[in-house]
Amino acid sequence: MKVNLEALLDGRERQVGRAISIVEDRHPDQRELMQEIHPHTGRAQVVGITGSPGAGKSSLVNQLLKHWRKKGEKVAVVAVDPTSPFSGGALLGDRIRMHDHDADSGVFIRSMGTRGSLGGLSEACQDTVRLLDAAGYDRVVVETVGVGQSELDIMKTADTVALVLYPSGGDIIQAFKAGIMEIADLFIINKADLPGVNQLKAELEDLLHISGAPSYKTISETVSTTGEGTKAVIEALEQHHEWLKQSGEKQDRRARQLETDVRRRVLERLEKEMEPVLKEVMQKPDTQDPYELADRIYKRLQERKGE
Ligand SMILES: Nc1nc2c(ncn2[C@@H]2O[C@H](COP(=O)(O)OP(=O)(O)OP(=O)(O)O)[C@@H](O)[C@H]2O)c(=O)[nH]1
Ligand SMILES: [Mg+2]
Repeated sequence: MKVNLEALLDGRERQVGRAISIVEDRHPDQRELMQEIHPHTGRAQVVGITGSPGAGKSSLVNQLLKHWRKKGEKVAVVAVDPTSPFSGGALLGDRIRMHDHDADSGVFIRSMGTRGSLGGLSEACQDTVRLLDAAGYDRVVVETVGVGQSELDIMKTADTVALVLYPSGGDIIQAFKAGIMEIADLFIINKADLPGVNQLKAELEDLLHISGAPSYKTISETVSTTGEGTKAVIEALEQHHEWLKQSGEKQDRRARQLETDVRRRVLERLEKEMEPVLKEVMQKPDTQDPYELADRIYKRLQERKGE
């Protein structure tokens, strides 16, 4: 295998980068690699950060990085953009203003676009997060832009989800419709230096109330250009992680992720098996009855198994 496992588990950046490329390319070594690192996962806090374009996600991540690095924690950031065809490091200068951390070996930053989407962007992202967890990063931040379905899938693989909003109107309803409100744990009103903060907060509280959200959800206000309010977010993240661990919810969430992952893999294989049989039966069907045709396909698949 191209990856030196020991160096990977030791968090050496070159090996971490290589391992991520294996996952993105769906290289034949992927399976063995993921099996080998599996016993070393489960320690990191995986923080998903999402919100509409320009909400200030990257600025916030930058502030969080500063805090965590001061405490000596190792942090990895995966910036996922489902609209970008690029992966790797090229876009980072644009997407995340984090040049301050360039020379810092306790920080690993990677961008991920649709190049990693051969097997689905959220799958590539999930395996990447597992690699970073195994490589010893204490916090793994996944930043996604927008509030569409692929972002939602990506966020579901995080332990703690933060939704970044800002006073401009509109995006809160969009988030509500997209289902991100339901899975978000932390609501961060960024750009709190701009007018309209109280109104947004009131709207948010109303919506949380309507959806019958449990009380552990928190709302914070930040100005990510200056760093104001970051401490409260750090604390909220910390508290949420503690709650996750103590309530057993962290294990439950990971178990649900595992089931989703396994289900997808089994379905992929079943679909592959079904494909030729379906083609055969559908070539010149002597009936238009879908029930009958589905029955025939199912029977043939079972006969094949019996052979
Ligand atoms: N006034 C004000 N501007 C902010 C604040 N936080 C970020 N900005 C500005 O908002 C713009 C977008 O910030 P980013 O951090 O790039 O936002 P983003 O959500 O990561 O953007 P995308 O990744 O492109 O979706 C930048 O010009 C920031 O300087 C804030 O708290 N107040
Ligand atoms: Mg950004």
